[in-house]
Amino acid sequence: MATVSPLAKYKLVFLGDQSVGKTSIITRFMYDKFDTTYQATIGIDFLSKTMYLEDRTVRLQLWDTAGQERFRSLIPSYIRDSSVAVIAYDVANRQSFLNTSKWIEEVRTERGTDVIIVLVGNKTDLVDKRQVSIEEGDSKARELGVMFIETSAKAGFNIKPLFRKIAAALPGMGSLSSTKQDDMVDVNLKSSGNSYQNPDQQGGGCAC
Ligand SMILES: Nc1nc2c(ncn2[C@@H]2O[C@H](COP(=O)(O)OP(=O)(O)OP(=O)(O)O)[C@@H](O)[C@H]2O)c(=O)[nH]1
Ligand SMILES: [Mg+2]
Repeated sequence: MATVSPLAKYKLVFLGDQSVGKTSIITRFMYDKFDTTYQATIGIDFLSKTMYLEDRTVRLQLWDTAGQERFRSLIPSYIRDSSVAVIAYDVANRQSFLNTSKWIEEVRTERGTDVIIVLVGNKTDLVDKRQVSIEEGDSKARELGVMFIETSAKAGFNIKPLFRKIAAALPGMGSLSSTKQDDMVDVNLKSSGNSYQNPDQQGGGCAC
């Protein structure tokens, strides 16, 4: 008789200044959609997505934090609880890049080295407004010993690779990097339209 192994769950917390595109990255990944209207995240939003991998299935629990200053006190407990921290900045906003140092420091304070940190330079489609080069992003990531990728939630650039990179780095996921696209299964998402949901009410497939 076939045995059913328990679903491995991983918590990811999305951090970074206001308006850098944290929610947009998640929305692109979950629904392959993008909205140009800015709707600031209030408090913390939760979404979850099941990724069907070559030899196992993992559940990613995504905690989307608010960049607005007034919600900062909520964040440390989510950092403490997460095995992955995605720290985003806007490549067209140098201050948001400089501030990633504080975010990384905060994650290190809470989690030490027991955490996967990914630095994400978002909005690469804003070519004429770019203030932070890919080299600067890459060298900061190297200096601080974190992973690095540039994305555009708007253009849908590098969003799947970002999550694939994370999945490959998850503990016990050594074979994941060889996962082929054809091995993935798509599952339809059922959403109530409210992004703050019970962790077990929302799920989806990942074709990445
Ligand atoms: N051009 C461009 N605009 C983007 C991109 N990603 C997000 N935006 C826009 O930037 C604004 C902020 O995006 P959000 O995803 O709400 O940013 P956030 O980091 O979640 O902001 P907070 O919830 O306030 O912390 C919105 O108007 C988005 O449409 C991108 O890749 N390119
Ligand atoms: Mg947001």
